[in-house]
Amino acid sequence: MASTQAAAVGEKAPTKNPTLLAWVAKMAQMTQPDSIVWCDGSEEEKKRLTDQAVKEGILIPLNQQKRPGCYLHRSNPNDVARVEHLTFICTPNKTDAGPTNNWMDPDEAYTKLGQHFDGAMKGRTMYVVPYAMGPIGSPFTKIGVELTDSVYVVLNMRIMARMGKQALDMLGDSDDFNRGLHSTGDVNPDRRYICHFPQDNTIWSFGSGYGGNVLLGKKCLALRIGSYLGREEGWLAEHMLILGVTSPKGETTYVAAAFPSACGKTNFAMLIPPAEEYKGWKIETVGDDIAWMRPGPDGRLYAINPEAGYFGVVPGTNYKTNPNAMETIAKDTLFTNVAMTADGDVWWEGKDGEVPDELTDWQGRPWKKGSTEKAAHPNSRFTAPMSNNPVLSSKANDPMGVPISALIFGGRRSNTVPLVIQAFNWTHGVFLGATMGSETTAAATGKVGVVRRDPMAMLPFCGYHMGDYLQHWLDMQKAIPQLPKIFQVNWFRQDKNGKFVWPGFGDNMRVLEWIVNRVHGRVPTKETLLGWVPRSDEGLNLKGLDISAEAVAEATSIKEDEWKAELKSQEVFFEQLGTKAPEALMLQRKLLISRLET
Ligand code: O2Y
Ligand code: MN
Repeated sequence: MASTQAAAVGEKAPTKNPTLLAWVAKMAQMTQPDSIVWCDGSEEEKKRLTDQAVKEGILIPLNQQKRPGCYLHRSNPNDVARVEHLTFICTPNKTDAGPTNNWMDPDEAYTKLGQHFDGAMKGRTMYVVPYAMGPIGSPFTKIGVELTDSVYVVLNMRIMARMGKQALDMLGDSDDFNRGLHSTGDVNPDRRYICHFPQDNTIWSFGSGYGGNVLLGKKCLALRIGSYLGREEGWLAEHMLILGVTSPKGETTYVAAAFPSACGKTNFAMLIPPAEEYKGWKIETVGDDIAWMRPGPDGRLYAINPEAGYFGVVPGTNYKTNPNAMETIAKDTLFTNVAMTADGDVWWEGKDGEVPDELTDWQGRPWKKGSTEKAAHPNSRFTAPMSNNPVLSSKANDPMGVPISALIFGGRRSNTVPLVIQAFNWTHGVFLGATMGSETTAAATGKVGVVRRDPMAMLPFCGYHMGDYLQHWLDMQKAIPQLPKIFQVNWFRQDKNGKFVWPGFGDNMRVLEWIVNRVHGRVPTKETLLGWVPRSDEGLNLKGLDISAEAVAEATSIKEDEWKAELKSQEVFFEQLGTKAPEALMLQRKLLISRLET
C-alpha cells in the first residue's frame, strides 16, 4: 500500500489542499494503514461508524428507550486518565518548555515516536478527522486535522468539535492547520507518549485511547498549542469556563472562570440559581472548560468556547448537583468507564436514587451493592454535544464571542483561601491567578488531596515556560483598554471537623451576584490584606440560606498563620521559575508580605 499511498490519499480525498494531502500521505507511509477514511461529519457516517464500533465491541449500546443514542465504552484499565508524566513539550531549547513541563528534544521525539508509529496502523484504518476549534468562520477559530486509528476517537471528536466537511471547507487550501497524529498502538503504558511540537503546530499521541490524551482538539490543541499560539499572536488560551449571568432586568454579564480539574467547573458553568431568592435570574453556558480570549474592536476582552461538546466527569453528577448536566447526558451521549445496570442503563457513584443491588462495573465485571470497589471509575466520563444543554447560551456559536467583564480564579482549598476576593488591579489579579493552588483529585494520575500549585489552572496545559506565560498575562493589560475585573473564589473551605462550610452548587450564585455587582460598581467592599471582600452589612445575599453566622465567618476568614505558610509554599513555586518569574509578580508578593507583617 505504501508505494501507492500518495495516489490513494489523493483520489479518495475530499480536498485538493496540497499541504494536507502531502502530510496525510507522509503519515500514512509511516503508519501503513490498510485503508484511509476521510471523515465528513455526516449523520450517515456517524451511524456507519457507530454500528461498526458496536460490532467490534468498542461501544456497547445502552437501553435506547431510557438513553436514546447513548453508548458505553470501556477503556483499557491501564488507560483511564490524562498522563501528565508522559506528556511532553518538544521545543528546540529546553528552557522554552520551562520547569513545569516535561521536555523532549523535537528530533529525539520525532525519532522515538516515529519508531512506535512505524507500521502501527497495519491491519487498521486511518481516519482523517478535519475539525474546527471555534465556530466556523470565526476569526478566533483554528483548524486541526487528527489522523487516528481509533473509531472511538472519531465518534468523540464529532461531538467535541465542529468536525468534517465544514472544517475542511474552512481550511480551503491553507497550510495553517494543526497536524495531529494518533495511534492507540498496543495501549502499553511503557510506549505511551503525548508530544507537542509548538513550533511545528504538531501533536503526536501514541499508546493511549483515552480522553485528554487522544481527543487532540481539547487539551493538546486548545490549550497547550493554543497557549503558545496565543502568546505569538497576542491572545489568551485558557482553562476557563464561560458563562452569562442575566438579571431579572435583562442585563447580561459574561464571566470566565479558571478551575483546576474536578473542582465543580461543569456544575458552575450550568449553575441553577436558588429558586426563591433569585427569581428571574438566569445562568447560561457558553463553555464548560476552555476559553480563547482576545481584545475586541470596542476595547473589551472577547471570549469563545472553542469546543462543541462536553467531556465531563460522571461520578457525583445528579439532579441535585447538576440537573442541567443530567439533562445534557440523557441522549446522544458516549459514556466511558461508568457501570451498567441490568436493564442497560448507566450508573455511577453519586447518581440519584437507590444503589442497585447488582451492576456490571466499569471493567465489565459483576458488581454487588456493598462492594468496597467503585462500580464506575472515578474519572469516568460523558461526551455530550453542548446543544443538549438546556441552558446553552445563544451566544455559544457566535463567531465574535462574548465580552468578558470578570475573570475568576478558583481552586479546591480546605483552608487558607476565603470564599471570594476581588483583586486590587490587573497585576494583583494576575498574582492571584499565578498563586492558585488546589488539592488534587482523580482526573490527573497522582495522589489525591495534596495541594499543588496550579497557576491559572494551567499547570498541565501551558505549552511553554510558565514564567513567560505569566508575563504574557501581565503584558495583555496594555492590549485590553477595558480590562475585566479579577476575582478569586474557593467553595471548598472546611471547618475543624472536615465539613464544608459553604453550601456551594446553586448557592454559588450568591458569590456570582456579588461579582456582577462589583463589575458594575454597585456594592461597596471591605479592603483586606488579600484584596477586596464582601462587607458583612452590604455584602453577599444570604437570604433564605440555612447557614450559621459562624460558618459564613469561617468561609470568609483570613487567618494570618495560614497565610504565612501559604506564602512559603508560593515561594517554592516562584523559585522554580528562576529568572523568568515576572518582576511585577515578585513585587506583588513583597507587598503582600509587608501587608501581612504590618
Ligand atoms: O482524564 C482525562 O483524560 C480528561 S481530563 C479533562 C477532561 C475534560 C475537561 N477537563 C479535563 C481536565 O483534566 O482539566
Ligand atoms: Mn479541564
